[in-house]
Amino acid sequence: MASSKAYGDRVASHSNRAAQDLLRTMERKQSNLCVSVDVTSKAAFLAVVEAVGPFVCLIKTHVDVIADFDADLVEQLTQLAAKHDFLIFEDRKFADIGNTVSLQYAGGIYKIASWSHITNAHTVPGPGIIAGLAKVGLPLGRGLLLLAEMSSAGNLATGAYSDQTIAMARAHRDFVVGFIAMQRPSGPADEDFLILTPGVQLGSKGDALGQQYRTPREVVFDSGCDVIIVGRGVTGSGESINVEEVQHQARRYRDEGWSAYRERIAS
Ligand code: 5IU
Repeated sequence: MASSKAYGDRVASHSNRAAQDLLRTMERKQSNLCVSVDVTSKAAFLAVVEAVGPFVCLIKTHVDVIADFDADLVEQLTQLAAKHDFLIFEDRKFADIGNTVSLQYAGGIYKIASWSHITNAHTVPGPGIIAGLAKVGLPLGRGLLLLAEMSSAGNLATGAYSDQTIAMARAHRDFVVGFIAMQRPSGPADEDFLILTPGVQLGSKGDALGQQYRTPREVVFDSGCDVIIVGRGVTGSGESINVEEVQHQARRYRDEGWSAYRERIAS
């Protein structure tokens, strides 16, 4: 069962390069923390990434919220990824037909496939969305996460929808490396999906717009998820970045996530 194995020992269960790189990075840095950098200026974005870089395995972006996004931001982000040894996950949540998502993934202003190791997609359109993204991403060694579940109250990604999403992933194991989900789905003992989980914060149960939070331990130990995705718990809300506080929180979530993982593989 994937949840009882060490991250480093799971590399061999994956053929996808992004999945292998992420697992190796987690083991090397002893971190299962992904920080979600949801700030709206390039300067604040790069300041947060520089501050949290040493503590994360993965940086999650929403590049379309950055008002002064430009090619140099991508250049600097890529340099920070090399300097601090993390991967990049653009949380794009593709949701159109295969042909359209292949254009959105490769091109436009953001050219996501050229710099983001991992991205994600809704399964509402059916398996054509996976084929469209794979056409662009696989030759570049990229990986895809499917949204099997969401953290927000009242979301529709439940029951048969989640089950069919998992079935779609099983049919595309070369490109689909895992899920955004709230728990590890049950499956054969030798099946290894990466489970990345948002909705994580210490000391808050949610926000005013439907977000629901659990602790790193609930996510990693109780629910068997692999990566905790933390946004405002680390960055705070708002644009003014207190670098020392951001670093303090990144270290705290990194430590909480890692000790929950150690407890899990020891049990
Ligand atoms: N995010 C969720 N829930 C989900 C999915 C994505 O919160 O189900 I899929 C994103 C939204 C935001 C980040 O970018 O993860 C969580 O940020 P906070 O930790 O600030 O709530």
